[in-house]
Order: sequence, then structure tokens, then C-alpha cells
Amino acid sequence: PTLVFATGNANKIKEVEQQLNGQFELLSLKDINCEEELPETRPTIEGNALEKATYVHEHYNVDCFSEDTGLEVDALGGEPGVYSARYAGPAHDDEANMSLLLANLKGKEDRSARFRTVIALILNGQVHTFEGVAEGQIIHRKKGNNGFGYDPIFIPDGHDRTFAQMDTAEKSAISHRGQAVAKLVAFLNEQD
Ligand code: ITT
Ligand code: NA
Repeated sequence: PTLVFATGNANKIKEVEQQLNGQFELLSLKDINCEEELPETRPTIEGNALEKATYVHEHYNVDCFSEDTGLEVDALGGEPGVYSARYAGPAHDDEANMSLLLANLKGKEDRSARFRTVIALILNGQVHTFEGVAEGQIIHRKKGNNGFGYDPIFIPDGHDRTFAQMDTAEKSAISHRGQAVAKLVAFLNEQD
């Protein structure tokens, strides 16, 4: 099917397009003339993913999927979690978010964290969700220039480089988003 990827985040589109490698046609919000910001008011990652996809399905009547991602830091009781984008304020400033996270982790022994992605797909009016989780550690200073968001301060378990030190294919092979997209692809390939 042709699917609208309901996101305002160009980095997400880049990663997902590369992983799909032409298997499915994606349309952007611009392609359907959706200019407004999608509502994101729920207290959970899954809830926000569903809210974004449901909004686009209800207002534009298209098959679509959205995804919501959060970074859950154990020593901070799971924060920033669903608030990852606006952790340091409404500006969605990656640098400010990382600085605040490192400041809040100062002196904490436990640096364990995970990225969690939930994809919400609405296909033929039916909702399906797919989750991916990447466990890892928050390091003390930023490393690498690839990726986006909190990538420069996160080293996935079993690796010695941050997501920002990996190229897109390497990141997607192990990342939260990569796992969720792989489940989405498997599901779509089962449909006729
Ligand atoms: P949408 O339009 O899809 O909602 P968004 O950028 O607002 O795009 P989220 O609401 O999912 O995305 O916010 C996710 C936050 O987590 C945001 O601060 C991102 O920079 C960060 N983030 C998301 N995916 C990430 C990844 O793969 N690596 C590092 N940080 C990521
Ligand atoms: Na968002």
C-alpha cells in the first residue's frame, strides 16, 4: 500500500526511507497538504503515536502511520520519556535537551537508558502498533555528528560507539526505530 508517514521530523523520514529501500511508497504530510502540527497530548509514547496517526486518518482519510519515540533514563525514573522532545522547553532544542539530561545525571552511578519507539499504523481503518526498544548507556559527553536528537550521548549495549558515530544503516540495524520498522514491514508483507 501507499502510506503517509505522519511526522514533522525529517530525520525520521530519512531513516525510515533508507530502511524501506523502496519496498513501500511513502507520502509525506506535505504531499497531502497537511501543514498543521499534529496533536501530541497523551501521557504515553503509545498514546501519542496513536493520537498522531488517528488525527491524520480522521482528517485526511488516508492509510498512514506515525511513530513516537522517547528516551527512558533509569536514574531519572524513566524521564524524559514521553517528554523527550520538550525536555528543556517548548523549543525542541536537541542541544539544550542533551545538556539538561547530562546535568540531571551528574553524580549518578547508573547511566542505563533505553530508546523506545511505537509505530501506530492505520490501514483500512484498522489500528496496528509495533514497538522497538534499544537498551544502552548515557555517556558523559557528546560523541559523533550523525543521527539526531539524543544520539550523541547514547551507546547501545554491545557496542562502543554512540548512535551518532554510526551511519544510518548501522544505526537502523539495531535501533528502536529500526526494530519497529522491521515489524511494520513484516506485517505489511503478510497483507494481500
Ligand atoms: P513527530 O512529528 O514524528 O512527532 P518529533 O521530532 O516531535 O516528530 P517525537 O515527538 O517522537 O518526535 O520526539 C522524540 C524526541 O526524541 C525528540 O527530542 C527527538 O529528537 C528524540 N529522538 C527521536 N528519535 C531519536 C533517535 O533515533 N535518536 C535520538 N533521539 C531521538
Ligand atoms: Na512530536
